[in-house]
This record gives sequence, C-alpha cells and structure tokens, in this order.
Amino acid sequence: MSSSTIERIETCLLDLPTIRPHKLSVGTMHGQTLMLVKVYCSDGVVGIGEGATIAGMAYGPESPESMKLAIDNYCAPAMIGRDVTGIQALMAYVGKLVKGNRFAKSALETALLDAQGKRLGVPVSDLLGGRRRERLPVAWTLASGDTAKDIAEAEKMLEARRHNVFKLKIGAKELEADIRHVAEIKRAVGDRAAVRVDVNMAWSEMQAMRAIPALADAGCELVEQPVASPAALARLRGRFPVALMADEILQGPQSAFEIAKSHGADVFAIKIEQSGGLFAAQHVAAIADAAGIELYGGTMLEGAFSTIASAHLFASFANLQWGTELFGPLLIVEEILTHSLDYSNFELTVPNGPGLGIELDEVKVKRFTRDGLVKITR
Ligand code: MUC
Ligand code: MG
Repeated sequence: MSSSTIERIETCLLDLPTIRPHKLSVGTMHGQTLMLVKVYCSDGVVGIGEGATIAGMAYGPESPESMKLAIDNYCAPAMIGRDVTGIQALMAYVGKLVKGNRFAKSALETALLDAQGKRLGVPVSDLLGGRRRERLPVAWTLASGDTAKDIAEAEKMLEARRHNVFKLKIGAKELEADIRHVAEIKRAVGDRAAVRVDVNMAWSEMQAMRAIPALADAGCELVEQPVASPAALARLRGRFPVALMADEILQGPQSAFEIAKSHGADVFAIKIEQSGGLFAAQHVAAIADAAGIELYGGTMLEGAFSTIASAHLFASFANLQWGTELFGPLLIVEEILTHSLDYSNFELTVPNGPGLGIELDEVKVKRFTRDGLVKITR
C-alpha cells in the first residue's frame, strides 16, 4: 500500500442548541459544543473526528476549547508530514509529546481511522477486527427535570419505536423526591420499557445505601455511578438486587484494571473519549471481559462523528450485555450530516460505507461554527 502523510489539520467549534434543556446533577445543558477535526492527507483522503463533553468543564477535565487548543498548538504541529497509515504508531508518538488530553486524542484517532477506512474502502469496524452486529440497541435519557414531562417524552419514544430503555438523570434533588420520580416513571411505562438511573457521582455512600434498595423496589434495573469514590462503589456492589455501573471513574485501561481488581463494578460504561480513543476503549473492553464485568456503550452526548465512531467499536465487541446510549445526535437540533442516521425499531444501524460511513454537511457546519473560525495547521 502506498504511504500517505498528513498535509494539514483543521479544527473548529460548532455550537448547536439541544432540543430541550438536559438536566444532570452536574449542570443543565441548553446546547452542545462539538470540536471537529479534519485531517487532510497527501493522497487526497480527508478524515474527520470529533470531541465533545458535557456541561462545559463541570463533567470532566477537558472542554471543547481545551481539545482544540491541545490539537492546534501541540498535536497538529507534531503530526504534519508524518505517515498516517500507521495509526497506533502515530498516536503513540503524539502520546509522548502530549500527556492526558484523552478527548482530544480520541478525536484525532477517530479522524485517522476514518481516513484509513476511506483509503482502504472498508468501514472503521473492519479496522477494529470486524463487526459482530449491524444494529445496536439505543437507550434514551429522560432529563427534562419534570416527572410528567419525562413520562410524556417516554410515551412518545415508545410510540415511535425509537427507545424502550430509559435512563433517568437523578442526584440533584432530595433522595425521596428522586426515588418518587423513578417509581412514577417506571409505573407509567411498566413492562414496556426498562428504567435505569445515572446519579453522576452526586451521592455519599450513606445516601447510596438508603436510595439503592428503594430504587430496586421501584423496578430500576441499573444504577450508574452513584458515588464518586471507586472504593465506595466497590463496597456497594453486590449488596443490592440491582447492577452498579462505573462511568466517571473509568478513565482508560489502567483505571479499568484497578476497578476490576477490586471487584468495583458490575458493568462498565465504555466511552471512546474517556478511554482516550478507540484502541484504548478496546483494551478497557478486554479487561472487562476478562474480569467478568458486563459492558454498556456509553456516550458523552456526542454528535454524529463520535457517536458513529463509538458505534463501529461497540459493533465489534464480543459482549455488549446492556446495549448502548448512542442517542447524542438526536438530542441536538441538527445532525450536521448530508444523510440521516437510521434510528428505528429501538436500534441504530451501524453505517457500512468506507471509514465512518457518514458525510458532513458543510452548509450546516458553516451555520453553527463559532465566530466562523477555522484554525488550519500546515
Ligand atoms: C453520562 O454521565 O453518562 C450519557 C447520557 C446522558 O444523558 O448523559 C450522558 C453522560
Ligand atoms: Mg454516566
């Protein structure tokens, strides 16, 4: 195969409104900012990647602005002129020069995989070992902050056959109010849908001890990241008839190994960005499989590019016992694609064209680009 090198790298920030306010215990989102990165290669191929996070810097250590800064000032200058076909070697080189910045690296690795797939005429899932499934179950998050509104939203989703697994964002209110909220929603949807909760680390261990049995009684099947401490999560695990899932404490393979060693979770919410890229997320999955920990395909409420990169990866997993929550593009007002993604019958179809198999709509990109600014590194 002929070699190809990187000629230029472009980044921009897109500010997109959400379809409604999205309320988490860490903050309320009214919009989502996507950091898009385009890698232009000497053979004419262009790869696209994306970085996104939740509620500015309230959720994690990176922001779309910090991802852009890391790429523009440190990663991109080091990557210009380098061979793009050896993705792991190139990302290892970037890793030597730039520590941390997992989300920025995930965006770059996504762009390199998209480019390589286009170059070889194969989907990204083929570059990750091949897909085991064509469609992925997709949960929806009910997070309007109002029980009646959430029930109405759940009914709409069930009616449209778009989602029949609902994750409720709790942890911002009193325990009793949150438990009532979950119980009312589960009562309303009954056997037609599964109900899970995400506390986003808001509880102390004592609060979790009080709340989790009540949530189990209400019919909740899974509690995501109830507490911040990995040790507290490990102590809670196995005490209640409900699965406990690690999310925020899962920051790449090393943390996955530590959690597995302490029997610290029943389920891992794997996210490509939090893992530090698709290959690192593959390692997290391997650790989970080896430890008997079940898997869930998580999201940072990303737009189409990170969502579909995640879909290619999750489609290749041996185990995906809890499905996915790859609904990010549906929460923002525009998909920014020329062709819509296929969300139907409670599932998302994994595209099978070359690379990620999706195409950016440049007109929409222009409309939402912050200050019309694109940074180019040559
Ligand atoms: C999280 O904490 O899992 C995923 C779905 C959602 O609504 O928020 C995210 C982040
Ligand atoms: Mg979570």
